[in-house]
Amino acid sequence: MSYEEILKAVFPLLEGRDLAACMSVCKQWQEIAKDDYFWKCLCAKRWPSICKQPSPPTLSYLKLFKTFYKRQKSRPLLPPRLSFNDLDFYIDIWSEEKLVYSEVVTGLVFRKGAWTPPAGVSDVLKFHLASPEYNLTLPIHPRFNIPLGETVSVSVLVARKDSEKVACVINKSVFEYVDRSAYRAMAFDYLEFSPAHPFVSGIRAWISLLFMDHGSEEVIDVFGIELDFCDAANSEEQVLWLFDMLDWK
Ligand SMILES: *[C@@H]1O[C@H](CO)[C@@H](O)[C@H](O)[C@H]1NC(C)=O
Ligand SMILES: CC(=O)N[C@H]1CO[C@H](CO)[C@@H](O)[C@@H]1O
Repeated sequence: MSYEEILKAVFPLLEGRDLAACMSVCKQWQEIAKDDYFWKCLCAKRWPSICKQPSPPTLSYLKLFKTFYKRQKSRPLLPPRLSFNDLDFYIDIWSEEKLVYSEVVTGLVFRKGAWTPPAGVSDVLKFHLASPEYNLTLPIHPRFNIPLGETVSVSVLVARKDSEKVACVINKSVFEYVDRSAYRAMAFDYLEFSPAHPFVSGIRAWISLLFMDHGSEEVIDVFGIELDFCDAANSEEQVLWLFDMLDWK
């Protein structure tokens, strides 16, 4: 048997991954291994029905094999079309029906998150704030106190300066979860997405009041706000894409 005949006898016995490796050995091996007949056999092992057609559904069986063999890598996001520079947040907080906080905050300030929390913050909260998860955080000046037991609610509207539109992030949600050991009170709302993204739903925006002890068990001393989207968006780019997909009006 000639050298070439040996290769032609052995190649059909190989698994796709090995045959692919053979293709990178040298020109001659590549020429032989490229034979689409080998790749048709490999594809037919996984999708026998492709043999029902005279030609492959793609350019070649080799291409078909490669397309589905490659492990899906997590694809990098395209650069967001929006920047924090374009955003303003309108944040209002009520205790019972009394307004206790009402500010317009630019995206750049909210994004930064690199402020140092004031003295007296619990270690657990410090640890949380330093976690690698992406966070939008905001210091509150002046700090305000809330008696526990009062109904505290929050609204967040986001406006974009590039198109002069607004979207609702949180529509008067109540801080129902007060976690005294984590020094956070949390409220959420479901995000409303643009009709251009009909299959996206069920993503919650969470807003937390970050607080510290106030000498009394009954009162919390709020010094910061945090906004996050749990696992839905965990980097600045992802958060910006999420905002971009909102139902802007
Ligand atoms: C906000 O909530 C009010 C009252 O629940 C509701 O009528 C209104 O449609 C909501 N707005 C948005 C933008 O979801
Ligand atoms: C308060 C604060 O900014 N906490 C953290 C937010 O996340 C970044 C990293 O993504 C941290 O560096 C911050 O310390």
